[in-house]
Amino acid sequence: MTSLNTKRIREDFPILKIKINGNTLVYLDNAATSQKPRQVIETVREYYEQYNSNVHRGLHKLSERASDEYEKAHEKAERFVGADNGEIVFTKNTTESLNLLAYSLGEELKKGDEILLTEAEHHANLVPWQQLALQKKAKLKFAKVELEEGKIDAEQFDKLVNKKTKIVSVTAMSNVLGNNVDVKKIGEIIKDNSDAKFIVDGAQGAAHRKTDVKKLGCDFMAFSGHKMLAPTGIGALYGRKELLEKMRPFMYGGDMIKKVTFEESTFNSVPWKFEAGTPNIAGAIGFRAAIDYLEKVGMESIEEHEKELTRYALKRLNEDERIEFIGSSKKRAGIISFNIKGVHAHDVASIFDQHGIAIRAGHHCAMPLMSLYNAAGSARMSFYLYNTKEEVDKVIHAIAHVKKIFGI
Ligand code: C6P
Repeated sequence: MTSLNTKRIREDFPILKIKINGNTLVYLDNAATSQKPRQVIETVREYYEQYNSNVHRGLHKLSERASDEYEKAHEKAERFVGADNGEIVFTKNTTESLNLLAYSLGEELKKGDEILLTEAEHHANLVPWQQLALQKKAKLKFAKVELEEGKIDAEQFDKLVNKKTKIVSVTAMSNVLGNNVDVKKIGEIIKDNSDAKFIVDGAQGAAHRKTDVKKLGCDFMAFSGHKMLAPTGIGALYGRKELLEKMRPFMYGGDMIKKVTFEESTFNSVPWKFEAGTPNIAGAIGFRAAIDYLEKVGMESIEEHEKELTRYALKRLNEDERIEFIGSSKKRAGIISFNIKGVHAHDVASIFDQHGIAIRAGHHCAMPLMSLYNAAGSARMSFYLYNTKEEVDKVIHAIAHVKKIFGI
């Protein structure tokens, strides 16, 4: 197996000890959200027990400490993705980060401008742009997914991008297909052929492999803390500072202003200009502890571990002729979408649940992509640093049980 000491890692995740229907939990729904190590849980508890307070407001000890820890979280998230100071805005999640961009960048769009996405986008990176296109009479275009392997060929962007392209927003890793998208190459093609803003949906990518926004060459990247060991309700938007500085705020209110009179207001510097109101302080502090944890284990080791688990799972699943994959790439990261011929994905998930195995079943918030595969849904297992080969074996055992129940 890989260099990861999963036995040791699993000790840090209290939830992995619980029983579901008499079986130890096998958590394979990591693309939906990850589990939390006690280091994160304890950090959040410490905040509430020792220094719960609002940030940037009070001139008292608690507020000073909360503000300090909150700002350290900004710095930590910046360093984690290779961003400069002030380039990480805390949001609720990837969805909010992308909506912020659609709202704020959308202002400049004119009739006939083009927005370029891929066919593999999650609804969070499709619906906001769809709405914007409708509002501004802009044109939405989609780069194709090569269905057999479930891959997005970067070269096709050469033909899709032109001077009218104003926004290109692409997933770094589809939550259905699990393939790594060559966003760096896509970015190069876009920058050579247009002055479009280049956005990366890093919800899956940033959680599972080392990501450097400067090396990727993107203008913005959205990602979610909860998919990478942090609490729910905290996410981030990376943006190039000069772009963030020019953009209009998404929300108005406290903390995002410099000076307010009855007639007008001036706004705070970035990132606070985009963080109106009391932020998710506990979430941000927990996010910092989550990044600490991931860095200690090592993103490269995590990526390698997931790839190895995926290779093993694909080998075992391929032994069964009734298994059909949504995208058959063998080189993907730790996401496998599949169906058992003749069984509805929801039934697969329910029977898995009897075995204590948590997976997701359905359209995975990517309905247009699923329609290309003529699939109403699929079962999906997704790995993280604490998963093991033994858990994959339990999946194989549960599949045999599904087939027995359905007499196939
Ligand atoms: N995908 C899944 O089960 P939020 O919900 O805002 O944290 O992330 C949205 C999102 C955006 N892009 C991609 C590629 C995603 O996978 C997700 C979230 C989860 O696949 C929940 S629907």
